[in-house]
Amino acid sequence: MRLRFLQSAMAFESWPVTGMREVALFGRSNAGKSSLINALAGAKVARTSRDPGRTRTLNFYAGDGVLLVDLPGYGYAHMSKEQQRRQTALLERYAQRREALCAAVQLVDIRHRPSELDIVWHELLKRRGDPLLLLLGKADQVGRGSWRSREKEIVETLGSDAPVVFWSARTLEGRQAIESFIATIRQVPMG
Ligand SMILES: Nc1nc2c(ncn2[C@@H]2O[C@H](COP(=O)(O)OP(=O)(O)OP(=O)(O)O)[C@@H](O)[C@H]2O)c(=O)[nH]1
Ligand SMILES: [Mg+2]
Repeated sequence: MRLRFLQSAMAFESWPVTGMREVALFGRSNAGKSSLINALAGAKVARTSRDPGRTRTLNFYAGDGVLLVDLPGYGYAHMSKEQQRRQTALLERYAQRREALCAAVQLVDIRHRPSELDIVWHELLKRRGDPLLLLLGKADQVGRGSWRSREKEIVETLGSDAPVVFWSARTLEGRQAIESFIATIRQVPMG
């Protein structure tokens, strides 16, 4: 899909007002959120890193009539307590207050049992009541034969009833399903 970087923002006052609906990417640090943006764009529009904690701001991308928002990861331990507190506050504020937010994608690493924070965020996103897509990312890192058992463990641990998509930024497995999900958001009423 066509994606154009719109802006980065931290403070509430600087979040863009566009009238467009938003789909935001939630997931722990290093899960592959920014890589997903690049994969969908088919170009390097977002900064990624092997080290967790790369994305520190809300990053807004415009594409096909919706905004995609690349968020900082939750649960990044290697920053000061004060920074952690601020990052969490920013994420919570965005998730709870952002009126344009109409759908969420939660990205978890297919290789690992979801963390305590994955569970907490899953519940928070579920409570919002908006469409929620669960991505089992880095699917290229485990054999296809174990995808179903990984799915079962992750879905049970999260207590999730969200639709699941296997995703890889390397092979682009799952891209169509993600783009379809995003396309449906244009039809969701806002607010
Ligand atoms: N094998 C594999 N590696 C991936 C995939 N997606 C992302 N990665 C790698 O995972 C690392 C982290 O990717 P990012 O996209 O920066 O992760 P992020 O979720 O944006 O991380 P923060 O900005 O810290 O929250 C990078 O080294 C990526 O190359 C994938 O589908 N498969
Ligand atoms: Mg990132």
